[in-house]
Parts: sequence; structure tokens; C-alpha cells
Amino acid sequence: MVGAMSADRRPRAAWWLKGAAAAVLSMIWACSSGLPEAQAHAIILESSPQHAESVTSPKKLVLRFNSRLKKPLCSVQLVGPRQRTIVIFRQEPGTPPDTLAYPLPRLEPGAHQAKWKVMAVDGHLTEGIVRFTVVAPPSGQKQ
Ligand SMILES: [Cu+2]
Repeated sequence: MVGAMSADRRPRAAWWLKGAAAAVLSMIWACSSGLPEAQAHAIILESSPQHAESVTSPKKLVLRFNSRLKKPLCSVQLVGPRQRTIVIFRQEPGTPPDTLAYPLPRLEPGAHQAKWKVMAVDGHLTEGIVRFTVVAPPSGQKQ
């Protein structure tokens, strides 16, 4: 009797596993196929400074995405004039789950690139660059 029961259990478990594998595969397919309801990986919606903007003395870098993020797996590399990397690893606490914010040190005038790489809650990694220019404040005006 016991032997018959365990023999009966095996195909059922295998059927369940096949079903689960198919569900996972279809989820991956749905997400990469670009169906509207499945576009959960992170796409940047807005930033401050904005892309291609000229700013005098930004105090903060803010990037907002269309998706909630796995923040510990997100990073931004800020590159300043002469390809100098500016360290901004400390995320500002208390930001919404779809937003990254970093306090900025004083930036020198010139072209800057914020190279972001983020992990959305769906486990997909996306990356991009926000380029902005820091301009010196009008003469006679303190920063
Ligand atoms: Cu995705």
C-alpha cells in the first residue's frame, strides 16, 4: 500500500515541477518581449539635473525610474571633466522605492556624466547615462 502511494506521488511532483518551470519561462518571455503589462524593468523617467541641462551648482543628483528598484544593487558612477570620477556612493535615505538620490560634492565647471546601472524588482539590469554641464556662476555671485 505504502509502496503504491509513493509511486503515485512521483509523477504528480514531476507534473507540478513542469508547470512551475513553464510559468517561470513564460514570465521571462513576457518581460523580454515588451508586452505593455510586463515592462517592469527600470526605464529612467526623469532626472535632476536633467539630461543635456546646464546647471550652476547642483546639490543633489536624482534619478527617477518607472519601476521599483533593488537599491542595494543599483549604482551610479559620476564622471566629471577630464574623465575624473567623482565619488558619490552614499545614497540619500528616505527616497521613494523608484528613485535614487545622491548628495553631490561641489562640482567643477564642465561636462559631467552620471552613468547609472540599476536592478529593477523584476531582476532585470538596465543602464544609461545622464549628461549635464556644470557652468560657473555669474561673476560676483558666490556659489
Ligand atoms: Cu524586466
